[in-house]
Amino acid sequence: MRKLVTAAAQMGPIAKSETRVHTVARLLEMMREAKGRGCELVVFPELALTTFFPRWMIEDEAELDSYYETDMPGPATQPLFDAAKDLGIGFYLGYGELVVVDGVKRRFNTSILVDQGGNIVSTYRKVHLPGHAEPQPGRDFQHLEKLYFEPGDLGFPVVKAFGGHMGMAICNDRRWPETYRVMGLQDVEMVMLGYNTPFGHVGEQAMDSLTLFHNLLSMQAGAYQNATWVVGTAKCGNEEGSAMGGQSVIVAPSGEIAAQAVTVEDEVITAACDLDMGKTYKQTVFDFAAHRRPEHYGLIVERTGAIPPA
Ligand code: CDV
Repeated sequence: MRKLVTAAAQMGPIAKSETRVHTVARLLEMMREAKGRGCELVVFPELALTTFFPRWMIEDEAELDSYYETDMPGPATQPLFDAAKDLGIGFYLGYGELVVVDGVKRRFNTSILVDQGGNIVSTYRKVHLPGHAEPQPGRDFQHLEKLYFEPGDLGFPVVKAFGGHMGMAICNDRRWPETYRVMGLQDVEMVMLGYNTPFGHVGEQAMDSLTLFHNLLSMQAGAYQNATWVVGTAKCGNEEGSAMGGQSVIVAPSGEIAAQAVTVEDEVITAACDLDMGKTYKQTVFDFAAHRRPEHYGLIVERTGAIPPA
């Protein structure tokens, strides 16, 4: 048994006016709570340092820039790294990343994994960006991730850390089987992901009522089919008038839910995750080496959109 006591630190809304210092104080409080409950790792949400700004069309570049981090750690986030070291607890953190390459600004929706010594051991940039690159008429809230971020350019890295094989994803990535399978093929044992899932993003009321069902369905399927733990952490509640789903979960490699949040506020949930638990599946029904048939999977990498048969 390789036990990794893990927390998902769900966040309630972050107001537009909330300062980074205040938000980081909320994260620190949950990090201390997780440590008090025996955790070695805490998973924070996507874009955990600011309000979910892609809901607005922001034309002023300085205002837009204010939602991104240019340094990690920076002055406001250094306390998280210090606390990780002092307490001996690692963390996953999602944030907007702004880098300048050859004089050009590049923006990513990013997550990092920080170990118990306060060192960044892995960086991931969101691959599956949802929404639009231009404002859509008639919507109460936009979803402009395709305008404000480039697709990630780092693939889906899996690293050795916390005594296991650790991978990361961000929000919409959790709906795509490719996300988990690319990490499954690196023998991932825990996938950490944060999310901001506004109700109403599909625009169809019937589908909207299934938002929370699809949240669990995606993560439970990804966990089971790849025999991995999945830790999914929401930022949720009513944020600037936009209601977002909570339901943060820790899913076992069996696909069963080991812990689930019951509020749409700051809430820490924990589970003692045995990183060996996926082995039974990986040696039987999901023994990839024995059962996969990649010679029949070519379309998955050759084709993007579906083309009906002639
Ligand atoms: N932040 C996200 O990626 N949100 C998407 C919504 C827009 C579909 C999600 O998958 O939850």
